[in-house]
Amino acid sequence: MPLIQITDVQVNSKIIKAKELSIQLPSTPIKYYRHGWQSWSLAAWTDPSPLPVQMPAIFHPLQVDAQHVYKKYLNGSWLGAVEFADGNVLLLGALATDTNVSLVQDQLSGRSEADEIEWFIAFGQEDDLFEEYAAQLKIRLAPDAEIKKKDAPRVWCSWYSLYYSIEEQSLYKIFNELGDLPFDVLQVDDGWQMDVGDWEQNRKFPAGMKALADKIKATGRQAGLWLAPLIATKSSKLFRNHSDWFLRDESGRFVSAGFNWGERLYALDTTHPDAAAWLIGLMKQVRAWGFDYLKLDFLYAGALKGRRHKDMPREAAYRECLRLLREAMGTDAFFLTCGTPILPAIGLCDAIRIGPDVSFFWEKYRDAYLLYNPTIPGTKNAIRTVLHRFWLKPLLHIDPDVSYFESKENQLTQEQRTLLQDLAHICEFKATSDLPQWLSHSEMDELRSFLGVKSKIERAGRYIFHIDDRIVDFASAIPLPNVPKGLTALWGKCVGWLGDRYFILRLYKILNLGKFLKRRSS
Ligand code: 9PG
Repeated sequence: MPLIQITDVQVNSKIIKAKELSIQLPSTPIKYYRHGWQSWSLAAWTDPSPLPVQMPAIFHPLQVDAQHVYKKYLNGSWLGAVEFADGNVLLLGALATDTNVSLVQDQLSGRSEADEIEWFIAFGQEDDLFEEYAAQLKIRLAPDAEIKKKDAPRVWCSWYSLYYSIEEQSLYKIFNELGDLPFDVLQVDDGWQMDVGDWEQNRKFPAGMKALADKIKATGRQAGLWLAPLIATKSSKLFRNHSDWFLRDESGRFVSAGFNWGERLYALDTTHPDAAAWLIGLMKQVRAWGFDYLKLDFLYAGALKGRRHKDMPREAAYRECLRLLREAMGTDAFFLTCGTPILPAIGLCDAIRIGPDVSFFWEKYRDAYLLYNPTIPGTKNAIRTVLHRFWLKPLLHIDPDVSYFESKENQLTQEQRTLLQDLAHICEFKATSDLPQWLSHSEMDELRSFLGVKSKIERAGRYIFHIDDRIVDFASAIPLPNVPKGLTALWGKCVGWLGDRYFILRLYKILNLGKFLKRRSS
């Protein structure tokens, strides 16, 4: 295995071919840059010591790379970096999928789960290194991508106000009430489908999906739709009729894709020719209904470890699947990937969600401190990870999730809401789920001008940006909670244990839904 001395890369960056390599660090770093696997996983500069394993473990398949979560040393997906006391940074980044970077004592090492690959190594000023890394990735993963020729569309999305309680008539009403607000896309999120796996309308959409798309298009906008095509629950017709299309492990057991909607999730083996044909048909169906903006979610399921029909590295298999999906939907559709492993998606979609979900609150004590989970929806978690993935911006549109303008149903302070809006400005990707009836006159004006302006953005520091003539400091969203100790740690373990029980999660969902419906009807 090549052992590289840092003096070899002092002046310039280098590209080295290897399956594994290590770089000997000249001194102990003060910070480590960890890059989480998929949209929702943590990306952050932290102290160079491991963080607690986030809980509950039942969520690992959908929140982290389950193959690496129990490693005792620092590691991240595809790239890693260290910062030294003098401010210089050393970056090691793979230029291919199926790779991992770790920091063990004084060596930064890269390892490919597949063949020999190209590694990018560079030392110097952080911004320059990440810029050059992105440029090298572009050459290899997105050489002729059409992306970014046009501005990202401005989106109204149903999720962060209505959650699952969408239905035909109330959506039609909202589409009308949005009036002449300058949205380009009205996107229907989770809640329209029969089951996770059965992508046909449920009883709440009696007129059907084509009628829904037509209704949106009649307002002069594009129709957007959310789907999670690579997962299914056991209750779905898809699973019941085609259990042979689902990914299994070496001992023949179905691979867990995590837990959501009060149910366990399973992953399609996208290399199975019949599953692939079904996916192609689904994309064509959705386009035929009239949806031109597709938010495909829970995509990590296509890259989980398992024994595939076609034996190939898991992320390479996922990338092939994205290629199929892209071809089937056509390049004229706008393709947003969500819950997606980051590197394999570059070049095959228009936009990528680069952080966890925002929420109407900043952070929750239980999630942040007891479960030590930086992936769970929350505005602080979202801002933190998005800023640490900002370097992806030259490669494709980066989606930081929605902003809020309404204060009626919202626990964020004015400063926190503004910070989130500023995040959208710097990402140049604007969306909201706010309901018109929740907005005061002045909030409506703020939303209108947010959608209307195109600001001049300049990065002035790791977390500081100039937005037109304002200086915006995102530092308040960056710190991770202190590592829990003593009784807090013990209590956290209990909460984590409870969170791993299906019946508790189910009960929690029912109770939460009750609370939520009360909130909506108020
Ligand atoms: C619909 C939502 C919205 C949202 C997506 C995704 O358990 N989790 O960690 C978890 C994270 C995000 C998530 C669901 C679960 O939300 O990001 O925009 O479309 O699905 O269900």
